[in-house]
Formats: sequence, structure tokens, C-alpha cells
Amino acid sequence: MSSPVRPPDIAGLMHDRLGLFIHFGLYSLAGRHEWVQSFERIHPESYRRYFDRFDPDLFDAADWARQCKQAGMRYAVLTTKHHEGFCLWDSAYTDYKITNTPFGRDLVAEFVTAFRSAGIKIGFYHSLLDWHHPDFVIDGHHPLRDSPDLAELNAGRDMARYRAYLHDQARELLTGYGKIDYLFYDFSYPARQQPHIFNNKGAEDWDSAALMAMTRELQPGIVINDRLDLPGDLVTPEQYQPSEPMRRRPGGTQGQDSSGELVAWEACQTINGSWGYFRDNTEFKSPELLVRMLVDGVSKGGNLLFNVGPTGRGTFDPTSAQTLAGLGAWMRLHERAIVGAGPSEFVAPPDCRYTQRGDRLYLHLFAWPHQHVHLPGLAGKVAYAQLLNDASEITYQESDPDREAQNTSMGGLAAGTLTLTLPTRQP
Ligand code: FHN
Repeated sequence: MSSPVRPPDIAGLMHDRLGLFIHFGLYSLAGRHEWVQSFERIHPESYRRYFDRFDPDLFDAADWARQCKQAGMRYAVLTTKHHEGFCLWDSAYTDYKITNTPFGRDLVAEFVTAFRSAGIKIGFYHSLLDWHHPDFVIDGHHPLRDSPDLAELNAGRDMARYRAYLHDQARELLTGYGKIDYLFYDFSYPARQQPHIFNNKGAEDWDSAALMAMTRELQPGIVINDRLDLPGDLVTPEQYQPSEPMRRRPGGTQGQDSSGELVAWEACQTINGSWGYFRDNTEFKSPELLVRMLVDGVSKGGNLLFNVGPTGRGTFDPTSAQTLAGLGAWMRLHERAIVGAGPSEFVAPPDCRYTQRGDRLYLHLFAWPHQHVHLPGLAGKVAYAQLLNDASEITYQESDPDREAQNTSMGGLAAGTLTLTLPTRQP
């Protein structure tokens, strides 16, 4: 009888609030999207040109970890294998792996060593799709989907053999690299979700129940996402910000309604519109926008996982590096309003968000200078107020209960985040 599996450490991951997503693979050499093989229907023999030239000679896991930590990020999620099927570790189950390229090293091992020694939690992204594997049944996403001999190609493919490969590789990753904190499997497209895609794939195709059980058994406490076509430990909205705290509807589906119980969620977001390195994409989100997305997310009980797609040389491009550095400059002064913080019971004023950690209520001003900010419901509850960035005191007035609704008013604000100490405890 195996020992009971330890529950996932969801609270620990949600405490961290901010993580780094890293999409790196052969597509990084194409420099125009991680789906380039599918979008351009590149035949595997032609796509081999990237494998033969894959040599990120400037890759330095310690430098990635340093930039991640300086950005205030507490966990990182690396693509061990994306849909292209190329493995960033020395897998025993395929030759389509990084150790057979000119680079020749196990990048996953170096990532784990460097990030763990930097005190950053380890997350693995692992693709359920595999456009390289000979048994993966060609579907509506596959690069060979328009082949004239599609039926003949699929006749020899065996998803049972593919499932064994999928589980064997997951086991390699879950047993060969020490403690893994988070597994981001990606992604399922059952007919009910993507009816327009032929040869859909869902929980049965992956044997998701067995994959989740194995994951939990091999990595006690690991957090698993919600893309195995089964309910996960957290919900992972992609490229959008939920407008309300997320809830799990009866029956396990997730969404934003008033019925289900609150559920942990993590929004994954690109910083320039592309997950993989995209040379010609200049549409970067500013550090200020990333801060607002982060504050907004935490105010609704969620995490933010911001993505970088390293170049084919193995570095973060200059704009991505600058963006992370700008986020880190804000986090250095405001971390306590984010890490370990969450939603408040109080309703924030317009153009503001509240995050709360214990007896500290953080008022984030998204528009200023505010000449006057009314804080409904806080009259008599604020013991002290200061700007978070420099700890300078903020004076405020309590309204007269006989003359108007109970209000605490802040005058002459000029900066982004205030710390309001709620009970009568002196700071
Ligand atoms: O198809 C992938 C995509 O390339 C990227 O990895 C994102 C990240 O969450 N997941 C899938 C799309 O939902």
C-alpha cells in the first residue's frame, strides 16, 4: 500500500505571486513564433535545419536565474519540450534531444541547478502534443495536417505507444532533477472545447488520470495545472486578466461566476505577444503595465507568470531584459504588497486596487495625482498611513459621521502605493 500522496503545496505557490515563464526550443532559431512549424507546415525533414544548428553558445543558466530573481520572481517554468517534440534534457527515449545537437549539454539540468541555488522554485512546462513523434496521431494542429496521404500516415500511428512515451518522459523529468514544485502540462483540445480541430485530444488520449497520479506520487506536494482535460490544482487563464476572483463551477469547470468556490489561479502572459523568441516583434508591454497586471491579479487572488523567449544564442533579448529589470525595480520597493499578499475585504476606490497582507492594507493608485481619495468603510480603521516606496507618512482625515458617510480621505497623493496600517497597532 503506497503512502498517502502529500497534497499539492498550492498555498506556497500562490504566496509567491510572480513567476517567470521561459519558452526555449528549436523555434527560437526560427525567431518568429513557437508554432512556426505548424503555422508554416514545415516538414520534419526541413525543420531539421534548426536541430543541426542548435547551439545557444551564450546560454548561462546562472544569468537567467539572476535576472529572474532581480525581477522579484519566486518561481520559474521552463519548457522541457514544446509541441515540436525537441527535448531540452538528455532523454533516454528519443534521439530528438539537446544532447545530440551542437550544444551537446542537458539544459534542463543546468536550469534546475542554477535556479534552485538562487532560491527560485522549479517549474517544468511539458507539452502533451508532439509533432515529431511517429505515433502521435496527426490532427488539426499538426504540421503534416494537409498531407495528401494523411490517412496513410495516420494508419501506422499508435496513440497507445505515444502515451507510453509521454508517461516515460514525464517520469524521467520527475525523477531525474530533484524536487519539482510545479508541472505545467500543455495542452488539451477535446471535441467539446475545439470541435473545429479533427482528431481532437483530451484526457483519454494522454491517460491524464494516470499521468496526474504518477506526477503526484513521484513529486509529493507538486502543483499541477489544469490543461490535462481534468481539473487541476489551479486555473491558468492565458493572455487575459480575470475581471473577478476565479471560482470553480460545480462539475469542475472553471470560470467567473458567483456560484462555485474560489479557486487558485495563475495568469500566464507574454511580454511581447509571443511565447517563443520573435525577432521582429517590437510590441513590448512596459514595466508599468506589467506592474498593473500584477497588482490587479493579486488584488483578485491570482499569480502572474510573465514569459521570456530567449534568442537562439541562449540570452534574453535586450528589451526583455530591460522589461524584467524595470519590473524588478518596482518589486524591490513594493514586494511586501505582492508576495504573501492577496485580496482585501474592502472595496477599492476607482482607479485603485487593494492588496492586503495581515494587518497591512496596500492602496495601489492606478491614476494620480489624486487630489483626494475616499476610502469607503475605512473610517476609524486606519491607524497609520505611509507611502510604501519611501515610508514617508501620509496625513489623512476621518469624516464626521454626522455629516457624511464614514470616509477616510487622503489628500495630495503623488505616488503609486500606500501602506495603510489597519488596527490600532503602531507600525
Ligand atoms: O500552444 C501553447 C503555446 O505555444 C504556449 O506554450 C502557451 C503558453 O501557455 N500554451 C499553449 C497555448 O495555450
